[in-house]
Parts: sequence; C-alpha cells; structure tokens
Amino acid sequence: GLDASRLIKAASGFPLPPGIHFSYGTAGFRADGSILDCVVFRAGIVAALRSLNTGSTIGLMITASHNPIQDNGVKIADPNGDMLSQEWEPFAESLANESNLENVVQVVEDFMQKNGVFKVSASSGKVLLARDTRPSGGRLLDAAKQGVEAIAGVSAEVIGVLTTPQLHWMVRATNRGVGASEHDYYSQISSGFKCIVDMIPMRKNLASPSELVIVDGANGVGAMKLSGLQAIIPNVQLNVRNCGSEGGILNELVGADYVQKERKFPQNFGHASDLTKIQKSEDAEGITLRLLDGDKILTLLAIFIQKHLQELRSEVHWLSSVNFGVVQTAYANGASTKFLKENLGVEVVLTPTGVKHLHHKAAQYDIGIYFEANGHGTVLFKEEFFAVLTKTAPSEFRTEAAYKAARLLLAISDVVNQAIGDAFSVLFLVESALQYMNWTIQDWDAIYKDLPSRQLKVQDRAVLRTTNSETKVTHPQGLQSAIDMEVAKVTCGRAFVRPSGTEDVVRVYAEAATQDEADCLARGVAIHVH
Ligand code: NG1
Repeated sequence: GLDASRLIKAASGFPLPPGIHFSYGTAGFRADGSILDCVVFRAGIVAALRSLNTGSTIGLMITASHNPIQDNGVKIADPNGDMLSQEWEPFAESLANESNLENVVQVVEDFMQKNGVFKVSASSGKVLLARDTRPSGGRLLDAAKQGVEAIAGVSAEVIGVLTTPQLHWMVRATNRGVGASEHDYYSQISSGFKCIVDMIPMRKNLASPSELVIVDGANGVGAMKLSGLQAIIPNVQLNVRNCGSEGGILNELVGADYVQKERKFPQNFGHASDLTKIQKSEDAEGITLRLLDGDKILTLLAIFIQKHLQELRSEVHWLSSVNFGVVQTAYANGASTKFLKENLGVEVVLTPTGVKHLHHKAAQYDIGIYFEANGHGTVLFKEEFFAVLTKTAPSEFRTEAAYKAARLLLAISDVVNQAIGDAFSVLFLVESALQYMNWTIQDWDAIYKDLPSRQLKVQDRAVLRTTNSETKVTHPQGLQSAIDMEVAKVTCGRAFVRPSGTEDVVRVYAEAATQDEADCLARGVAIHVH
C-alpha cells in the first residue's frame, strides 16, 4: 500500500496557496510561476502513480510554452509520449486543489482503490523530468522531483533543460526500448532527413548546396537546442535569431504564437537585407508578412504523404485499404479545410482545441496528420502499418516506385516526432517536402489563399460552455443565436467563441471574405460575450 507518513511529510513542505483553484486545462496546469510549487509537487505524485499503474516510464515537463516568461506550468507525458490520459485529469485536478494534508492521502488512496491496479510496494516506477529555460523552472523541477519521490518505489531522473517534444520523444523511446538520449533524438531526425533528400528525383541546380533557413528562437529553449541539429543536418543552413543572449525576453515580441495571433514579424526579422535579390526586385515596396501557419504546414505534408501513399496503394494490393486522415480544430482556416476535402479528397475531422484531442483522433488512422492553426502538430503512423512497411522485403514490391514510396514513408516517420508535435521535426519535414517536390516557399504559399480572419481575447469570467468541437455555444443561452446573427451580416462568415484553457480569457475567432468583414465580425461577436 501507500506509505502515508512519507507522503504527508513530503507534502507538508509544499502548502497550497489559499484562495486559488487550479484547473487541468488545455495543456496541464498553468499559472504564475511563483504560486505553482504545490501543484507541481502534486503533479509529481500523479506522474509517479501513473508510472506504477502503467508499469512504464512517465515524463513530467515544467513549461508554460508560448505564455509569458513569468508563467509556468506542468504537463505529464504518458508511456507513448502523448499527453496524460484524460481519465486521470479529474484525479490530478482534485489532488492539486486539496488543502487538507490528511485528505491528500485520502484522495490518493481512494483513486488507487478505485482503479484497483496499484501494488505500490511490489512494483517500481520511473519518471523523467525536464524543464524549459524559465527562471522559476529549477525550483519547480525540484518540487516535482520531491513529489515523485514521495511515492515509494518510484525513482525520479532529472534530465534538466529540454524542449517539451524532446522529453516526450525520450519517454516514448525509453518505453520502446530504443536509444533514448538527446543525441539519439538528433541523429534520428537528421538520418531520416538525409534519407529523404538522397531520394530526391532530380536534384536542383542549386547555387549553393544548402538552403538558408532563418529561425526565430523566441529567446527560449528551442534556440539553445537547435544547435544540436545544426551541426549534423545536411542541405540546410540554419541562422537562429532571438537566442535570448542579447537581452531578449522569452516570448516577448517573438515566438510563433505572437506571430500567428498578432500577424507581426518577430523582433530581428523583416529586414530588407534578409531578402534575396530576386525577391527584392519583385517586392520593391517593402516587406510584407506572409504567414504559412499550421494549416499550410498540414496541407503541404498531406500533399507530400498522399503522393507516396497513392503509389503504394496502387502497386501493392495488400496496402490498398490503408487509410489516411487529417485532424484540425475550429481555428483551422476555412480555405485549408476546403482544399483538403475538395482538392485532395482526404478525410478531415475536427476536434476541440489542444493536442491531446487531436492526437487521439489522428492515431486512429494508418497515417494521421494533425495540426492546430498555431503550428502544433505531427504525423502519426499506426504501429501495424509501420511494421508492414519495415518488414516487407524489397522483392515483395511490384515496382521500384512502390518500394521507393515505402522507404520515403519510413524516412518521414523518422523525421517526424510521433510522440507529440515538435517544431524541430516539422521544420525539417517541411524543408524535405519542399526540396523533394522542388517547390519554392511561394509555390507552397500558393496552394490555397487564406480566408481573412481575426482573433480577439475578451476578459470574462462568466461560465461558457460549447459543443460540436467548440463551434457552438450551449451556455449562456441566447449567445449562439446572437453569434449567428452577426455571422449572417458578412460574406462567407464563420465565428465561434470558447474559454481559453491556458489563460483567463474567452477567445473569439472570426473569418469572412474580406479583412474588414472579419474584423467587424470579431468585434461584433466580442460585444455579445461581455
Ligand atoms: P487555449 O488557451 O485553450 O486556446 C492555446 C492554443 C492551443 C494550444 C494551447 C496549448 C489557440 C487558439 N489556442 O490554448 O492551440 O496551443 O494553448 O499550448 O492558439
């Protein structure tokens, strides 16, 4: 059973701050870093129990991703590297909010009993812990470690500073029994990438052997970790800006979320000197921002993967039934969804916001791609399909093209982080798709034209409930019909509202035929939310 006195003793070092309710939101617990010690300690307990429950290694990450630097948070990674099973969220939440220490033990014991699966003293578990570069990270990581160690039989392995996707990848690799070090992570991405570029049908006559990619490091952990790939990736030359070294602050006027929501260049970008000569002559009036967001990434990857999948399906009869689908949220630009369905003919499914929802859905396909508009996303290969691709001997493919398609899909599965969306993987996947298809960024951008859209945040504490993958409001009553009325006023309008799961705001999304109409629709809807 549970060692109650050990747990109480450890828990007494992390009192719950009074008067705050912590909820397990879109991506775990998030709040100001100064008040999270108790919540993080208790998340450590949850991770330890999850490890005992699954008999596998679990991950715990201290991060608030794109939120401001003073925020922090904690997420738990399940054995496959995906997010903690949603069935455990209510437990994590009630444990995080329990003010009485005796009750903490009770909550844990009740949950253990109800699940009937714990033989704590008999088994042993392990939790890998990491953090991003936030100043509160070191202190919180230590709190998490103590939470893990409060449960007898579970050991905590502190890895230190990592990107969130790196930790998820390591948890997955550990449980699959393959190399799980940071070095293994870099070499898998780079060898998959190399394999794809080696198969390029007609190598372009490039002026320089490699493409220059300028990366916004958002003054965070990504800037620091990208150097691990820089040295070993062929065909790409990386120029990383906003590395946090010149006084830049994490996510302040930088980062993907800033660019996507504000539609502005990150700091240290947008200089005329970054344009090539050809671009300069075409765009003499100055530099305009063209955002190729998560939807465009998804579409590019869908085109790239479908091309090879079709080759396989038509040439290898036992693969003719392989299914392929894409998953988006209501934030996906309407033009992307239309293109995917009508031009590519792929199955498109919508889920609520948060990768935990999208990932789960995408995992149901032999190949599933999911992306949020803000760029979170990845490609998943079903285990059985992956095994077939790996095990089939070259002679079993009828044509050379089918064999090559299989090898390409396997290489893609190496570059991609199948544990969770990963900006590093996606960067090199996009780059390999462009190089393979001999496309410029302009070709990619021209796949479809985004419908103008606008996002707003409204400060509001009223309870708001939604349905149909967050596209319709069910509560408060009357709000949905007010939104419908606003939508009817504009051409090709679409709008929805939902409470954010990471900030104390209601988010408003609107799109329409023109930017003016989208802005007007967003403002009109925001008024009804108040
Ligand atoms: P919330 O705050 O629940 O909207 C935001 C993003 C999500 C996801 C999470 C987790 C938008 C509209 N929402 O969630 O897509 O990235 O943060 O980081 O971008």
